[in-house]
Amino acid sequence: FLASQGLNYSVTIEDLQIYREMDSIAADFPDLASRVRIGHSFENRPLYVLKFSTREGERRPAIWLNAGIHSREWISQATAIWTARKIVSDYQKYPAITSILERMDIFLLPVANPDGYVYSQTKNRFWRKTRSLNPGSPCIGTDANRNWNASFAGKGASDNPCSEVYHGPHPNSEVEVKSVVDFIQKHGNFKCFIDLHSYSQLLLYPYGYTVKKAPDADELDVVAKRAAKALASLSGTEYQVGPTATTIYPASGSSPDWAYDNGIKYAFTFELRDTGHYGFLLPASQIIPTAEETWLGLRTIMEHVRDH
Ligand code: ING
Ligand code: ZN
Repeated sequence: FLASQGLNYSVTIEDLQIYREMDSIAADFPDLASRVRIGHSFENRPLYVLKFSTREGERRPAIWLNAGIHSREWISQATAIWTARKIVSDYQKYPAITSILERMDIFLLPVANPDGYVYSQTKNRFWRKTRSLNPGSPCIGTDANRNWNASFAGKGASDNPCSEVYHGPHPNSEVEVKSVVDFIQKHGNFKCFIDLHSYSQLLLYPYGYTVKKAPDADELDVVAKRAAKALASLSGTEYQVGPTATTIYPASGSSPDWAYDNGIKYAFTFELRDTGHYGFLLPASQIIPTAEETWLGLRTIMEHVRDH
């Protein structure tokens, strides 16, 4: 199939160093972490999730941590893989993560758009979308954060395949999105969905597809403000908090709106550092400081989910 389209991409994982780190985390902590293949990308790269669980065979309430849906937002994938290492090293050393993992499982997808990620590393640093073909158009890719079945093709998405916010031909048309949707639905016990993007330093909650207030907006706002405060406590990085549509812009077909409308109440998006000085080209020296402060925000949300 790939050869027939003139594509010659590697179906191995050699081009994704993050996959090797996932492997090594699972190998170092076999009783806590495992690498699960939830599907594959358009170019047939595997989609790998790290599952953190202290109890096998029980479908505990679960948290979904998503990163790299937009390939150029490199701090997202980097923060995710740092977070994976953090979870395994802190478990049984610190009460916060230990108590979270006594009650819940965590699933972490650090590279939700592997084709785009490899493309951003090799061809075009600013590639955002997937790499799927659009029949009848010379333009490539769909915005994987407009492709979910939540007011699909509504406000803040485009029906032009050449647009950066092209929603795709139909909901879940992107195999990367469909793989996550199927996994979450089959599991059936997710309580929390957090998506990591960059940049702008925002902590957003539903909705993006409408300016109407979500039924749980008040609670989500309290949690998000608490998380932003915890994040800022490390080195003063300030985040704005609010519903997506009015805090950044209207956007339909996004993952947190889909999660929220499908019973996953605690649905958030982090727009990580910075506020535009470096933008997507955040210097490597800021990776660990960003990941460390973000961890405080993530932990605050996960603790709230644990207790509710
Ligand atoms: N921003 C997000 C985007 O997909 C967003 C903003 C968040 C939209 C949550 C919808 C829901 O456009 C970036 N930087 O990608
Ligand atoms: Zn993004």
